[in-house]
Amino acid sequence: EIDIPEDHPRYQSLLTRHRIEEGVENGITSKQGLIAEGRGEAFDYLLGERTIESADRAERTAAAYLLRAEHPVLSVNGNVAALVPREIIELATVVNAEIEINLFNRTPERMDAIEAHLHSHGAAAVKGRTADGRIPGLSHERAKVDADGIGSADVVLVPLEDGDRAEALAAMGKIELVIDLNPLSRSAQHATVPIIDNILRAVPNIAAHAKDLADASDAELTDIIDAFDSSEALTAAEDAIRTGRLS
Ligand code: PTJ
Repeated sequence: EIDIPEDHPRYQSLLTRHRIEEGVENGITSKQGLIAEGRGEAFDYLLGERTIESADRAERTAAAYLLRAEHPVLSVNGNVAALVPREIIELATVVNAEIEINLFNRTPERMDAIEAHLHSHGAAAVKGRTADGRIPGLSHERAKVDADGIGSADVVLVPLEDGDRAEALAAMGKIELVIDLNPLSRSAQHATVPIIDNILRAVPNIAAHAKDLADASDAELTDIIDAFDSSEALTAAEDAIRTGRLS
C-alpha cells in the first residue's frame, strides 16, 4: 500500500502516479496510459496545477451541454477508470448520462477489468461490450462502439482521447467535450468544448456546475453554450502555459 504524507508539496501528483501504476498492475490502464500520464503531468505543472478561469467556463459549458443533451454518453478509458471511477459515476448520475468503456487499445481482458472496477465503485449499467457500432474512418478495433451508446449519442464526454478518434467522432457530428491538459493536442483542437484541465479536477467541477444548473431552463443553458468560444479557451490555456499568467 501507498504511504504519501498529505503535506508533501507534490501529494496530489504522487497520488495520481500511484493510481495509474496500480491501474497498470490491475490490468485497467495500458502501458501507453503511463506515458500519457507523464505528458499530462508536465502540462499540469506548467498550468500551476489549478483550474484556470477559462477551464472553469469550459466546465460550466460542458455541464450545460450534458444537461441539454438528449442522449449524453461519458466515455471511459484505462486512465479515466484508474483516476476518477467514483467521480465519473457521480457525474453520470447528476446529468443522467450513460457510461461507455471505449478503449484505444481494446482487449477483452481490459474491458473485463474496467467493467468490474466500475461496478465495484457503484456503477449500475456500463456500455461498451456489445460493440455493434463503428466510428467511420478508423481501423477495426479502434472503431468499435455500442450502436445504442456512443453510436447514437448526441453529446459525448471524451477525456484523454487519442487525436484520430476525437477527430473521427467530431466528423460524425457529435458534440464533443474533451478533457485534455494539452491545448495543442488534436483532440482539444477538434473539440466543441476543449477542457484544458486535469481530469481529477475537471470531472468533479463539471458535476458541481451541473448541480448548480439543475433547475436552469433550456434557454439559460443555451445562453451559456452560445457565450462559449472554443478558440478563446485554447488560446487562454496556451497563454497561461507560456507566460505563467493564470487566465
Ligand atoms: O485506455 P486506452 O487503451 O483507451 O488508452 C488511453 C490513452 C490515454 C493511452 C490513449 O487514449 C492515448 O494514447 O492518448 P494520448 O494520445 O496519449 O493522449 C492523452 C492526452 O491526455 C495527452 O494530451 C495528455 O496530455 C492528456 N492527459 C494525460 N493525463 C491527463 C491528461 N489530461 C487531463 N488530465 C490528466 N490527468
